[in-house]
Amino acid sequence: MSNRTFTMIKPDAVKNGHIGDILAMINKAGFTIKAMKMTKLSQERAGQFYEVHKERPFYGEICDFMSSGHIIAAILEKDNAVEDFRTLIGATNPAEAAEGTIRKMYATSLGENAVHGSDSDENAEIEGNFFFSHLEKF
Ligand code: 3AN
Repeated sequence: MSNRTFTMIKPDAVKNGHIGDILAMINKAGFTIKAMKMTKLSQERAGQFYEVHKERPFYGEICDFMSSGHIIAAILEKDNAVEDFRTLIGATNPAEAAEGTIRKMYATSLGENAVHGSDSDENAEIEGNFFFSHLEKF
């Protein structure tokens, strides 16, 4: 078990002014930030990041959305990071997200759901490396 996960604060939450509140929830839940940047994905880079979803009907929508504004990308550390972070963010669909989760509080829809969280240790590593060089990870 690795103790790192990767997250993005998505364009909806950045536009709505929730960066500070979401980072506070992440810190309060016991995660420490090992890398972080604000950036903007091109349509092409968003397509690469979500390549695993290429065959799914929402692929075009998610690439448009994820390249529509600035995002915060970050690598987080904690024991059992991947699973605990998925618990903290809540279900993909905010209508099904538990009370007190980040998506329950800040997501607006299934597509525009405020935050990303890696779904496995392997993907956390791949996704972190997509955004950060060796020198940017601590
Ligand atoms: P999660 O982000 O909770 O791991 P995934 O991996 O099933 O969810 O989906 C990746 C992302 O694709 C979601 N965060 C969401 O933004 C988007 N997405 C998933 N399902 C849909 C859908 N039915 N319609 C639009 N966007 C979707």
